[in-house]
Amino acid sequence: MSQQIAKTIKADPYPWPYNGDLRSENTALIIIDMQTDFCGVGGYVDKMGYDLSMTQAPIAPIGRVLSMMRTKGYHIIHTREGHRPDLADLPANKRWRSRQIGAGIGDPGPCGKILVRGEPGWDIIPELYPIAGEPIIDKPGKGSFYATDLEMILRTRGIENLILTGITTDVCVSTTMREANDRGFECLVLADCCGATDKGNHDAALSMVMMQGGVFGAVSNSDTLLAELS
Ligand code: C5J
Repeated sequence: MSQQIAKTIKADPYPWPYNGDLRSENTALIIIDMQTDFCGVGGYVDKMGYDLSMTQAPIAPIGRVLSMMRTKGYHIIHTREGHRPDLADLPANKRWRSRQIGAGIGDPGPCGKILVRGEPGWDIIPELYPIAGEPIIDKPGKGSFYATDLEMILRTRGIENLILTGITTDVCVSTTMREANDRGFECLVLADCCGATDKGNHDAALSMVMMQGGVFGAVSNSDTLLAELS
């Protein structure tokens, strides 16, 4: 008679997932917005004047996690933030606010039109580019569930556990985690596989996951995950 052995990852504030049911069939790695616009020279974040080293820091650890989870047969899902070329899905206030900081969404930049689908700056960086069979979720907003088919893909595949990585910790990763948590998905954020434009915000976003007994899930890191999956 086969017996299910509980498998968890060391995490804060509890070993994750809560029920010990960690399998490649029910667990997905979500890689959020690792696009040139968020971590490359000439992209949106660079145009806004932020230090790119903060959003580039997770590239190498995500690469290691991606490689291991691909090998072990876990689901891998990528997201990209961006708008239609005619900007029909770009709210006027989002465009206005981006122009206030000198990086108008939809305006021309060194990497093409900023955050516009099909432009060079909008695409995922080569180091982490999806391979055949890995869904890419194109989203117009910060959350990966809003105006996308992500939830349908997760439910259809029987995915219950989400390992969240990408940029930025306090915006698109955090929004996606909150949307996922409200839908009943069990979330783990890998701290070193995320980055923000502000270190204080990165730390605060992670701290908010862990409060109240893990109000949104749990936090771990790439070394711990790799050691426990290998
Ligand atoms: C932002 C994102 N920060 N991917 N997008 O506008 O976090």
